[in-house]
Amino acid sequence: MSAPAAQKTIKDWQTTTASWWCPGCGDFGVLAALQRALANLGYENHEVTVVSGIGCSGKLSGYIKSYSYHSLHGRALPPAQAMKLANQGQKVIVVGGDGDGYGIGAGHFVHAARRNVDLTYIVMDNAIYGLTKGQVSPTSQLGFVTATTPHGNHEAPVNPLALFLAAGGTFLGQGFSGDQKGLAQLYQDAIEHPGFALVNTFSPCVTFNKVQTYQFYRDALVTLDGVKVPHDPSSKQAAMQKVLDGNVYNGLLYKEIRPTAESQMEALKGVKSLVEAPLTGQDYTELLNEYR
Ligand SMILES: Cc1ncc(C[n+]2csc(CCOP(=O)(O)OP(=O)(O)O)c2C)c(N)n1
Ligand code: SF4
Repeated sequence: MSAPAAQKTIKDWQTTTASWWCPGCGDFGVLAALQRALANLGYENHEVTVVSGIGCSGKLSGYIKSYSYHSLHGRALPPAQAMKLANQGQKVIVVGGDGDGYGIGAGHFVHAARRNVDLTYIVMDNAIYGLTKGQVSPTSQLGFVTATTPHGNHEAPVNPLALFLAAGGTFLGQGFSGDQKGLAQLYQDAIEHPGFALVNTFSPCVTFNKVQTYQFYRDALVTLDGVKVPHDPSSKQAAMQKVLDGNVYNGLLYKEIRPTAESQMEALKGVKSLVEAPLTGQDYTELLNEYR
């Protein structure tokens, strides 16, 4: 009988790469919670791929001991979906900022939600563009003064949670990088969910956002504890009401089991993954010659 596998720890997911983030950045907490979640779930490092967009948040893919792919600004979801379809044995986790996911990448976000490929999407929401030094973002509040809105933001912020539900997303959580225990649990649940899971994560930018600080979230967050704040996450209507009622919730808002995209694709029927599919023996020489 072989010895049981050793319990994984957060150290198994750490790298020696020096972090680029400002001291105190919320992204440190997101990274630690994700590492904790993966350790608790007991995955091997080679079973996980982290795909990121561009931004301070996007740097996370370089700080975790897994396969990683640092893509383009707003374009993390397309390659992540392709990776999952090609190799369903991988747990694919996508990370990025609010600008990345809800601004330039908003089209991909909506269609990935309705398509329901089995991915976990962690959006590190700091309501500002951090990497490019403090411009207004899609989740910036009305009146917020930034480098590009010196007289205050006059554009209504997007509500990514309502957008996700309306688009057909099947797992919706919201967490805070200052709540390590709650966040790691949410990430664990999202990673285990068979479908496209979003965890919108408040991750304060201590350098360019002096309004939505750690204290701001400690004061504002309403935790869905099931006791003082009851909620039925299996009801889409209840979830939609919650995300539109003006409160800032912490916890699981919605969960639904719906067939994933990959479970319905004809090309994937009978094979576990494209990478494991036998070559059909077809001769592509003629086709290839057209491009020579
Ligand atoms: C196509 C493209 N447009 C714009 C940029 C410049 N750019 C890089 S990161 C970024 C915004 C970063 O904000 P966010 O996505 O919220 O991430 P954060 O840095 O706050 O984590 C922008 C506009 C780019 N790299 N590529
Ligand atoms: S600029 Fe803001 S988001 Fe970027 S590393 Fe610094 S604190 Fe974090």
